[in-house]
Amino acid sequence: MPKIDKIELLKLALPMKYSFETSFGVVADKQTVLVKLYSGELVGYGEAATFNAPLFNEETVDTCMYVLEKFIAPKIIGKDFATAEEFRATYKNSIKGHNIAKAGAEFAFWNLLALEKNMSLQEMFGGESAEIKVGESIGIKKTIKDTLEEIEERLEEGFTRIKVKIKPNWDYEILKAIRTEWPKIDLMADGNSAYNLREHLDVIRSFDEFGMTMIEQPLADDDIIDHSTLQRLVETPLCLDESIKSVEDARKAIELNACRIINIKPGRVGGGVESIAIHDLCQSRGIGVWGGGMLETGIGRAFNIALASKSNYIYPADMSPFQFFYEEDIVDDSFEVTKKGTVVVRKEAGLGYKVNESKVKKYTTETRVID
Ligand code: OSB
Ligand code: MG
Repeated sequence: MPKIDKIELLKLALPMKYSFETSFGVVADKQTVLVKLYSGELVGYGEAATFNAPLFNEETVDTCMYVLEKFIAPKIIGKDFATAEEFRATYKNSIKGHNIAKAGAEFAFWNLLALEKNMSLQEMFGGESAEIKVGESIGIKKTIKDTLEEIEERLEEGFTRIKVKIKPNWDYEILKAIRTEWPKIDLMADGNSAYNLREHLDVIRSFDEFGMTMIEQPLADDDIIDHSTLQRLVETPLCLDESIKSVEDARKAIELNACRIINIKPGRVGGGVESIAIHDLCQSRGIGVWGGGMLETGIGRAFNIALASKSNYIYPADMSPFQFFYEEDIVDDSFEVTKKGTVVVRKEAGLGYKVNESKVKKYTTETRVID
């Protein structure tokens, strides 16, 4: 029954040690939004993991701050909710889109609920496995050699799957070089919507020779139909990321055979309730899923890890530890990747990680309080 007494919205600027390049641009200056929900003695944290510019979807850190403050906060402040479903029902249909902002609020509520019930996030989400398999998502590099060197390091560290970002003219050659070096590794490529059927069908078909586990989101986010055409023409399974914003999108994609795998990115779909619905639908249709990421801090990752311990998450998650991008995390006990390429799922009640308030403060550039 946590009643929402106070809401704090924090905008954080996290200096990046290494930038991250995809077909949509370079993330070199990362910001994120934290949502803190206060209820009596309890504080629940959530993260609206987006970027400074609308590169991945239409949201940014500033639209998240704005929508959370002006539209979501007034609907939840002073109210009492028994479940996350009840919590999100206050804004789900009355506020269109803005899924990443919604997820920030909903996850903070899950955290509160877990604290109140003295349960772990894993128990709250119905997760099962004690650890999850993880892979790295490797950005577009200056040279093929740089990419191969990073892959070599990751394989030595134990990562079980390698994902490389591709775009037109940074695709066949890099994939060929990786396959020549490592003919057997679990390999996949993410196009982040940079391709279209009219110009790129031949090059996408040429990827079949690499026997990849999947090609993630080659075509536009609103192109479920073209993905369906493409899936008929290529052997490699397609995986949708940007196209899936809801369980309804997932249903349509599955019915049109537009993909054989789905990446569940909790922010993109508006939070945990929708992520679980997509997981369950995919399970009933024989479609395996995996957990995507948005370069979250340890707070956002906590939710991703707990969700990824559910039984139909059968492919490794994108889960680069903070050191791959940031100087430090804002949780003290950030996760580590084991030699087996796994991350252990925390059993502690609540978030499962210790938020370091002085580090949060150090990186906060803007605060808004609603009470
Ligand atoms: O498309 O999967 C993506 C990061 C930012 C934006 C989009 C994507 C990514 C990743 C995940 O590849 C990297 C991570 O969170 O470790
Ligand atoms: Mg992706």
